Amino acid sequence: MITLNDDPFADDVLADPLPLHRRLRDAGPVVYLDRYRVWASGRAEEVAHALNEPETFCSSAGVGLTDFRKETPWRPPSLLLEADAPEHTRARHTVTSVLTPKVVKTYRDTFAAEAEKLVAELLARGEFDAVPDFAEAFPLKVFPDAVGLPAEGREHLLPYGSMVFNGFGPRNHLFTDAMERGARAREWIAEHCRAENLAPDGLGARIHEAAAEAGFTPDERALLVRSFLSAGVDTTVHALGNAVQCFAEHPDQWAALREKPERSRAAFEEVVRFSSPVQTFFRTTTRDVELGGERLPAGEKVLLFLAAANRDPRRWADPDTFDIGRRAAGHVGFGSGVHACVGQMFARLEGEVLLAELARRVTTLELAGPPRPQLSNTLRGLASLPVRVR
Ligand code: OVP
Repeated sequence: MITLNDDPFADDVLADPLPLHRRLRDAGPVVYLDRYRVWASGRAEEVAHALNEPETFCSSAGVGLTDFRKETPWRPPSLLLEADAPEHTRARHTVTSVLTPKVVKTYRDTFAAEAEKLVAELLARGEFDAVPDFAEAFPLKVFPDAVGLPAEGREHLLPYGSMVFNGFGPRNHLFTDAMERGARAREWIAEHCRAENLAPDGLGARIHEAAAEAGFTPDERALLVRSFLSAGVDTTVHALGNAVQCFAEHPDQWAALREKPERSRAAFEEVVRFSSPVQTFFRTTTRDVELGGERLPAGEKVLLFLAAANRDPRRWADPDTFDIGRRAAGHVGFGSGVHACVGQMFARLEGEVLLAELARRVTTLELAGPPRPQLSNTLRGLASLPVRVR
């Protein structure tokens, strides 16, 4: 058994995770992280294997460091993310019955119109911070509109997301700071998961209808909506911010996208591979099991480095090259298997539409200052990204 003493949740590692990812992959298919007493893998094969065997690598003990069977989680578990079959299957079917390709498609024109408006505004300004002004602005408009949230109170969405994603980590300063700052967001979120506070024509209302039909109680229906508000904003915000960083730092790829804006969906996919917003998730073993040649006992946490798997040279040619022409499909940035991101078609639509609009309107995209990372126990992204566009 290979043991590493690294702290994947330390500030310096979160600010620049690639060196740890390489060490993890090179140390072996599966290693033991002493500090947290968990197993870990950064290899594409083992990460995909664990994700695709949910009976053995389960989610109902939580997908963060906290083991729900030993400790009380900070909020009631998600019926989707933190559940196993058969309960998970039922919840998942209810959500997929709402998020059909046909429904997702109905948002394309609205998203495109918002993208046009936002890009025109930013072009007129010339210089701006691509995190608040672009990466946060777009999802914070189109996603709550789609769900059916009122205009007021949307400022609670990011602090809530910060609680959720820092809450998957250890009780370090990121965890405790996020919980403190998000205290008020929690109440607002709980209120706005309820049917009476959601627009009748939005996705939230449709979830309530579908879930009622499937026999979920009103509280359970609200929990399903909570998954949208937990997972639907920060993730896309980080993806869009990382996208701008990728293109600002790789002008040849920006030129390639400008030449073919219709490649924006493939480009977004490469961003999610190269700079995965969700870096890690845990699973918990339900039995003694072999993974990557190691015997893992039952009841152990396994930290899966999705982002490291997405740059595993055993799986990808030139993994550290950002190349929008590559076939990035098959990355695990959206997970894999029964728990794979249920909103991925929504995320892709946001990315595709906004990047295409940017590529059609902007010739020069360059850094106007140093990017500053936003530290999170789970997400990779930026707090600030000063850019100049022409
Ligand atoms: C990335 C995710 C993330 C955070 C929360 C939830 C799901 C949820 O279901 O609450 S998937």
